[in-house]
Amino acid sequence: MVNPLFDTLFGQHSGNDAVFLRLGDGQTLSYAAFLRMAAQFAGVLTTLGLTAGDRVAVQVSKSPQALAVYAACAQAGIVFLPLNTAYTPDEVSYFVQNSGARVLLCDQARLDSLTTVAKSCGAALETMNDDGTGSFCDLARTHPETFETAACTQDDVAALLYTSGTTGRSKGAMLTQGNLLSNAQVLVDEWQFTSHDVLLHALPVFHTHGLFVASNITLLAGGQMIFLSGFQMDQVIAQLPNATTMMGVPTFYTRLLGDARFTKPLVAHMRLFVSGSAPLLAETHARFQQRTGCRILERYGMTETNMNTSNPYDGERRAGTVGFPLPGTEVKITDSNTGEILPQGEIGEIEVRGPNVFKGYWQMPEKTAEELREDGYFITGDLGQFDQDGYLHIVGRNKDLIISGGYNIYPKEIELLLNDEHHVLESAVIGVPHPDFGETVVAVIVAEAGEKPDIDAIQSNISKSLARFKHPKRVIIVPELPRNTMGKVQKKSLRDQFATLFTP
Ligand code: MLC
Ligand code: AMP
Repeated sequence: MVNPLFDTLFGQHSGNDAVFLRLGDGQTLSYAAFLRMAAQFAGVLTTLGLTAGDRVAVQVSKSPQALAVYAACAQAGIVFLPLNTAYTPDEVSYFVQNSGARVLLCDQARLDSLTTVAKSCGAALETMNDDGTGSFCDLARTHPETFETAACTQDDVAALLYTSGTTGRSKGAMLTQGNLLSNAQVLVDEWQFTSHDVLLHALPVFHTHGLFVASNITLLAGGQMIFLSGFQMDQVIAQLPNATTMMGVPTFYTRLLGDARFTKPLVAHMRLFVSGSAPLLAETHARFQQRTGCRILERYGMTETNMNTSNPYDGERRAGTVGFPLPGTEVKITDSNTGEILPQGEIGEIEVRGPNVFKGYWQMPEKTAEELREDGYFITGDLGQFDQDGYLHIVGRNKDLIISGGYNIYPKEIELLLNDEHHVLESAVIGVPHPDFGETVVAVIVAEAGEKPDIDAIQSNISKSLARFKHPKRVIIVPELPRNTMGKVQKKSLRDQFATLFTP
C-alpha cells in the first residue's frame, strides 16, 4: 500500500458515485466528486511549495471543502492542522508560528485580521469559504482532478492537533496515519458501521470527535454523512428521520431533551447515538432512554489518543461509565505519585497504551517525556476506576481543565491574562456546573489593596485575546483566595462555593 491512510479511507472510493455527503440544503456530493476536489486541493498545496511533512493550518467554516483539505493532505503526505473557528488572531498566530505551517487557509471574513499573522509567520494566506469560493478554491479549479498519491508509512504524521497545557502554551499532538487508521478500523467493528449507515454530523471538523471519529468511520465503512454546518436544533430535528446514527457531545443530548419535538417516533429508526468528549450525566442517559427507548453509547477519548474505551454495542451500556478498553488498547489505573498499578476498584490516574496513542508533542520532547512513558503508556490526566465488571468510570481530573460544551479550556491561559489586568492582584479560574455546557468558566479575582478592578474592561480585554467559549461567564471579586498550608490555591473550595451560580 502506497499511503495507508489515504488508500484505506479515501482511495478505496475512487470512481464511487455513491453519495458521501448530504448537506443541510439538500445538495449531495458523491465520493468520486469529493475525491476529485481533494486531488485538486492536493495539486494546489503542492504548487504552493508544500511537500510531504509540511504543515497546512486551516481555520475555515465547516463545509465539504474543509473536509476535502484533510483528504488532500492525506493524499500529498502533508500534515493537516485544523483550527477552531472561534480562535482569535492572537491564538491563531501561536499555532502557525509554533507549527511552522507554510500555508494558512481562512474564510474571506477573516482575511484582514489574519494578514499580519500570516506575514509575520512567513505563511502563505489563502481563502476558502463554505460556499466553495475563495482564492484557494479558484486555484484548485485550474488543477487536474487526479493527483499522484504520495508514498507514506503508518508512522508518518498525518495531523497536528493542538491541545492546551496546564502550565504553558498549547502543544501540538502529532497523530500518525497508523493512529488514525487503527482507531477507525476498531470503531467500525465495535459500533457496527456499514455502508448503509447515514451519520447525522453536527459536530465541528476541527477536533478529534467530528473530524476523526465521525468522518473516518464513515469513510472506512463507505456510508453517508448528513453534514450540517453546526448544531442547529431545527435542522437536527428535521434531519434525524433521515439518519441511522448520530455522534455528539453531551450538550447535544441535553438540548434535544429540552425540545418537545424530540420524540420516540422521530428517532424510531435510529440504531445508535454516541456521546463523548465530556461527561454524560447518568441522569441524561436515563432521561434519554425514557424519552426515546434508546440507550446512548458513551465512549472516552482524547486528542492525543483518539478513542480509548467504549460501552458495548451489544450488552449493557452502563450509565455514568465509559465502558471497556477498545480492542488493542490497554488501560490501567495507577498511583499518580508512584506510577504503580492500583488494585481493581481504587481510584487513580488513567493511563492508556495502544496503536491509537499519538507519537508525541510537536517539538516539545520534554513535554512528551512527561506524559508519554517509555513503555508507551500515555498519562491522560484523567482520574478513574474500574468497577467489578470491568467498566471504566471517570471520576475526576488530575489536570486543571474545564470542559465546556465539549471544548477544553485551560484555566492557566485565562489566569495569565487576568493577572496582567489593571488592579488585579491575582486570580483563579474555575469550572462550575452549567445546565447547557456541562461546565462553564468563572473567574475569581482579588483586587490590589484599596483598588476596584473594572470588570467590563477586563472582559473586553480578554475578548481581544481569547476565543469566545473561553470567556468567563462571570468575574467575581473576593477578598482573598483560599489556600492550603503550602500556599496552594484551593480551587475545589472555590468550585464548591460557586457550584450553584448557574444551576439550582
Ligand atoms: C459556543 N459558545 C460556547 C460554546 N460554544 N461557550 C462555552 N462553551 C462552548 N462549547 C458560546 C458562543 O460563542 C455564544 O457566545 C454562546 O456560547 C452561545 O452560543 P450557542 O449558539 O448557544 O452555541 P452553539 O454555537 O450552539 O455551540 C454550542 C455547541 C458547540 C455545544 C453546539 O460548542 C459545539 O459544537 N461543541 C462541540 C465541541 C466538540 O466537538 N468537542 C470535541 C473535542 S474532541 P455569545 O456569548 O456570543 O452568545 C475531544 C476528544 C473526544 O474532546 O473524546 O471526543
Ligand atoms: P481533548 O483534549 O479535547 O481531546 O479532551 C479530552 C478530555 O475530554 C479527556 O481527557 C477527558 O477529560 C474528557 N472526556 C472525553 N470523553 C469523555 C467522557 N466520555 N466522559 C468524561 N470525560 C471525557
